[in-house]
Formats: sequence, structure tokens, C-alpha cells
Amino acid sequence: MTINVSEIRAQFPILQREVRPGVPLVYLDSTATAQKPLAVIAAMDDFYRRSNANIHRGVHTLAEESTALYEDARAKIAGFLHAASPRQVIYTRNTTESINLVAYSWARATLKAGDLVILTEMEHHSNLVPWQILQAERGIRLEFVPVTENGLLDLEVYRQLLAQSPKLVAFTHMSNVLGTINPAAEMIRLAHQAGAVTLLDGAQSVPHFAVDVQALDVDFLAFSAHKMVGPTGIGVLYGKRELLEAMPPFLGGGDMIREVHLRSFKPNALPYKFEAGTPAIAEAVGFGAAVDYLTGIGMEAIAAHEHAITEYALERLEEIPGVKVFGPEASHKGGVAAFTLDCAHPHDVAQILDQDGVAVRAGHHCAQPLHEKFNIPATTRASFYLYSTKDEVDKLVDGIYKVKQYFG
Ligand code: 7TS
Repeated sequence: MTINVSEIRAQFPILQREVRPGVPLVYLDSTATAQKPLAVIAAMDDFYRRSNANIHRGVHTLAEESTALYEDARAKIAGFLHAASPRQVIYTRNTTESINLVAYSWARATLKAGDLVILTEMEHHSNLVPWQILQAERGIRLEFVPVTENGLLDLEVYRQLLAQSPKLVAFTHMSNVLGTINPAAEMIRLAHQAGAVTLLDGAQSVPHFAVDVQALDVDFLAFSAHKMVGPTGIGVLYGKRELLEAMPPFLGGGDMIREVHLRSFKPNALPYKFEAGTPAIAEAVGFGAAVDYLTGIGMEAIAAHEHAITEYALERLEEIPGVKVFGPEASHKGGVAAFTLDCAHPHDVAQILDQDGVAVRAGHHCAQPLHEKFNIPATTRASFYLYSTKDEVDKLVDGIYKVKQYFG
């Protein structure tokens, strides 16, 4: 299964631009956010030109159209995840809000002082801080599955932690720094055996390979549209129906209620119970177009392309003296290459690469504890998506040689 990358690139207007005269953009920061194809831009443009109206609140034609578009997108997303019902797909602002929804609603209704939550050392801050807040508030106990030297989770320690009867296991499907793809199905199976509920951070998995919530048997899955060629400002929390039904509302206000009296309210049915206020409607429409776009190309083909680019990038980066790439070998890894260079700080590397139009990110990438684990303050990170090319990897490598000349 192959994809036609030049055809794909032609669909992304931003990839045609030069960052300065004569310097074309080499966008290697898709892990932070992905670029958007014409189909997504046009769907949102069309919505505002033709159908814009608030949803669920009017009988006029535009309100019916916008409501239908908003709900069609939800059905597409449910299909994309192989969810049993669109009612299990709750729109949020992003992965961060989805995880916070679980922390504020499910966890505060369920967890007591001393209850154990298992996380891992490779979590993004958005799957750490909500639990640290709850630890301070409730006295829950946090334990962390360690990351091994080669960037994998230590599953032996995971099994030992599971023996302590955790209430929740929350972990990332794919690390945004190491690129590690964790064995989610097996980890979820073991967590369920131990009686725990599972929350999977799919911010980096759902955009890059097929994620089937029923095959995984996952209880909650969080992800963002903007990392999967969709717009910013919208994400999803998928949940098992019985859990979502039992959870109290998160935010209160319009749309999330069935009836309201001066001193009481009855919450709405799923998914509206968790969608208070006017949502990101145009963004939902764009999200649906993004799902159509990715489905049209095929998630298997996208994953295969990214794997080929990642293999090539690792090969080229590792031949540069002084470069150390973090994380496992390509067989366990998605399209991320975070590295250090012995002679220059990651921010200097990123700045010099930018002179040649190469956009990479430098810093701790919202995974500061993981960098502490490896005793480094920061890394430079290149990341790849369906529109990335080997030629772009070569430009990255040429740029790193320039940095070496400059500092070396
Ligand atoms: N979880 C993971 C694994 C992520 O990579 C990110 C974003 C998030 C959660 C949060 O997603 P958000 O849409 O709510 O912000 N990761 C990155 C990154 O690596 N660089 O910028 C954002």
C-alpha cells in the first residue's frame, strides 16, 4: 500500500509557501499540529458561507442544516473509531479537555483517598497535571510505569503495580517525544483483569494509525482534531456507554440539560450532557472533513508511509557524529525523532534549521518528567506525517551539519 505524496502535498496550500523569499517551508512539526488540506479548509469556508447558525436551537432551515452537519461529523468520527454509537463521541476542545473531563467527572465521582491511579513516565503534561491536582485535592495515590533506557514501558513493573488493585490506568498510546507505540490492547486487557478503568491518550495515535475502540476494549479515549489535519479548538472524548451514562455533568449551562428550574435541573442524554454551551460548530464540520480525507487515503497507507520516512530519518540522523536520537528503534515507533546534538543547545539547533525553512520544535515538548528521566533539559524534535518526504529529511540532516559547522 503506497500513497502518492506529491498529490497529497498539492492538497495542502501551506506546504507550497516559502517562509522567506526562495526558502520553501519544510514542515517537520506535525506532532505539535498537522497542516490542513483544502477539503478541510473548504468545508469550514462553505459552512460559514452557506449554513452558519447555532445548533439544536432553531427550526429554521439554517439551524437544521448546521445541526445536521454537526451531527454528521460526529457519526463520521464514530465510524472512524469503530465506536458502537455516535452518542459515545463527546466533542471537547482538545485532548487536554477530554482528559480533564474524565478527571473532573468520572474520577471525582469515583476515587477516594488512597485509591491508586497508574500513569507512565512518558506522559504529556495533560495526562499528568489533572491527576496531580486530584492527588492534592483527594489524596489519591499516583504510580508510574517506568520508561526503559531504550524508550519502552517496563511492563514487568506495570504487572507489579496492577497487583495493587488500581482504580484507573491512564497512559499514552504513542509518546510525543520518543515516538514509542505502547502495546495498548495488552495493557488494557491486563488493567481490566486487575479491575481498573482505562483511559488512553490517543493524541498521537488516532491521527497516525487505525485505532479501533471496540477491538482495544478501551474505556475512555482522548484525542484532538488539529493533529489529524482538522481544525484547532475541537477534540473528542470517546467513552463506554455505561460509564458515560453514570458520570455527572462536567460543565453546566445550555444544551447539557433536559429541563431547568430555579433550584434544579435534569441533565440531557448522551452526548449532550457533556456539551454545555455553543460548541465549535464550524470546527466539527472541518473535523468531519478531516476524517473523510484521512479515510479516503487510508490509515494503513498513512502508517506505512510514516514508517518508511521514520526508518529513513533514523538511519540518516544516526550517521551524524554527536547526534543521539531518543526512543526505540523504528519497529516500535511512530513518526517522531527527538534528538540531542553534543555541540549545540536544542533551541540553537531549531533556530539555525529555521534559517533554511526547516520547522522543528525544541524544548521538553510538555513531557518534562521524561526529559528529567533521561537527564536532559530539552531535545530537538522532527516529526512526520502523510505529506512528509525523504527530501525533507535530507534538508533536516543538511541543516544539522550546518549547526555542527557553526558550533563545532
Ligand atoms: N497528549 C499527547 C501525547 C500529546 O502529544 C499532546 C500534544 C497532548 C496530549 C495535548 O493535546 P492538546 O491538543 O490538548 O494540546 N502534544 C504536543 C506536542 O508534542 N507539541 O505540541 C503539542
